[in-house]
Amino acid sequence: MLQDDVMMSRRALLTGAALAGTGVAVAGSLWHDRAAPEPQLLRIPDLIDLRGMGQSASLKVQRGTTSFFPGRESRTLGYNGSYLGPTLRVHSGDDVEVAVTNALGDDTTVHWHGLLVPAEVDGGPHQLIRPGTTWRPVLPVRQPAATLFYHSHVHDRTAEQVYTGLAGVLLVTDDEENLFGLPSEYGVDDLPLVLQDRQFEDGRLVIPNGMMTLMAGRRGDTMLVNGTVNPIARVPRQLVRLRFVNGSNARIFDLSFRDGRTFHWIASEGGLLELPVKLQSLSLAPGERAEVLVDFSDGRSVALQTAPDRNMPTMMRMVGGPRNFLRDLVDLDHERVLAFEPTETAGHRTKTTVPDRLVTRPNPDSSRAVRRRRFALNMGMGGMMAMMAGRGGMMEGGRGSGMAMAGINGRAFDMDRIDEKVRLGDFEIWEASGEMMAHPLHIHGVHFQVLSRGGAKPSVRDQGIRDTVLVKEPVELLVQFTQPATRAAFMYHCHILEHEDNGMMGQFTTD
Ligand SMILES: [Cu+2]
Repeated sequence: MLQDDVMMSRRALLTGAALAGTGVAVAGSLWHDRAAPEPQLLRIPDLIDLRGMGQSASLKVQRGTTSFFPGRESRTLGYNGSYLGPTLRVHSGDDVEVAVTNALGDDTTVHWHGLLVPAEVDGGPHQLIRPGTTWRPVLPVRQPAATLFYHSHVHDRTAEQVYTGLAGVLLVTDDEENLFGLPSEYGVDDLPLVLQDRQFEDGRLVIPNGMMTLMAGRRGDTMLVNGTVNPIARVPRQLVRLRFVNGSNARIFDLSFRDGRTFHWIASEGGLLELPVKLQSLSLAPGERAEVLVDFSDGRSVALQTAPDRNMPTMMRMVGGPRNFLRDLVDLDHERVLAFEPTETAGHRTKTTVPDRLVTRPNPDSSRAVRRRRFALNMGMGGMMAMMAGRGGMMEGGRGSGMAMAGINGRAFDMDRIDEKVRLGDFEIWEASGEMMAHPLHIHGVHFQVLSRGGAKPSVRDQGIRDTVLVKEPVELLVQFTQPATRAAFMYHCHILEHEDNGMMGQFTTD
């Protein structure tokens, strides 16, 4: 059953509906051509709980080779390994030190995405880690339990470094979350799931390039979860907590279960919601995270799937783009993300149930905002015609050419320019809108709440404490600035990493 299912998924992925019904033999041969593996057990990153390690951990940023497909080695990057990194668990109230040694031979940085820490230890492009050196930030953890992640944020090359493997999960835990009896046995009933799409040729990871690709952001034909192709997770027959991290460069996932079962969304980027929200599908943009509870007590195998992502620049939707690009983005049916196989024996816990209520949060009070700023996330700056003609912009060698294709409020990112100055402790309303396509806006060093979207009440998915939000129609965000940025600046940027690298980023400091 599961096997057939996997084959159907591969077949749909490879050929669309055309070959449907032509039988397993065909699917099998295509599968062979692609060197696609048998379903593989989901990799669970090692867990490093910093409390058990004297409040310190070491990350070595290194090169390696990874066999995503059997017998096919890809050159990749990772933290303490060849692809991705260990899960770091920190406790609210603690001060932790992470020693990051750069063994890449290239510059890198490590940004703690979603962690509220002073700008000089945030790991943005200014906290460069030169080859052969070690960066030792001390991170004061003072925020509610949440699923965060860490990743490269090196100027101009974030997209390539993250694509090639530089990302990992960062969990904040606190006493409050333990009150709710949520599944919390790491790797058993509490699973970190880094979702990524990547492009493979003959089973080897390749980095797509070219103007159209970079405008839409790099996409891939293969889903990875924690770096595993075609993954199966064995889970106990009970309620299981899934912590989704969208670690793709550009892909928006629209997640659902193939059998249509409902699940409960319990935490946004900033931590637990007030009430669990019953959903049948959940969309997740790059940089966003979500925690959900899923009931596997019926023991039935089921696949998590994602709908096609139609988010691409308006121009490309109009002219169509290269055929294979369109096929990859638009014509595919639902694509398998991860298969779940409930087992009798894996459970160590007694029955858990979905809590009625979770945390209490103050309602967003927009009357506290002392000013409003507007941010237009721009594409096609420097002249669309110049870009189309292949001069500057996102063409190779275009970086730093002064012909940036992306920006905010008409300006491309400049390392030497502070775009905004805010007062520490203030609330402000940041109103953001996205041009040509939806852009996931991430603001460093803050939590915010969505006040409105497109002039109307925010959607169900907009609720909760956030640090990343998908923007197209104008959204109003109530932002509080609690972290100092006097010795360094905080970034705000599109989390389609190719847009970020090509100028859709700004920086702010605090007084
Ligand atoms: Cu963008």
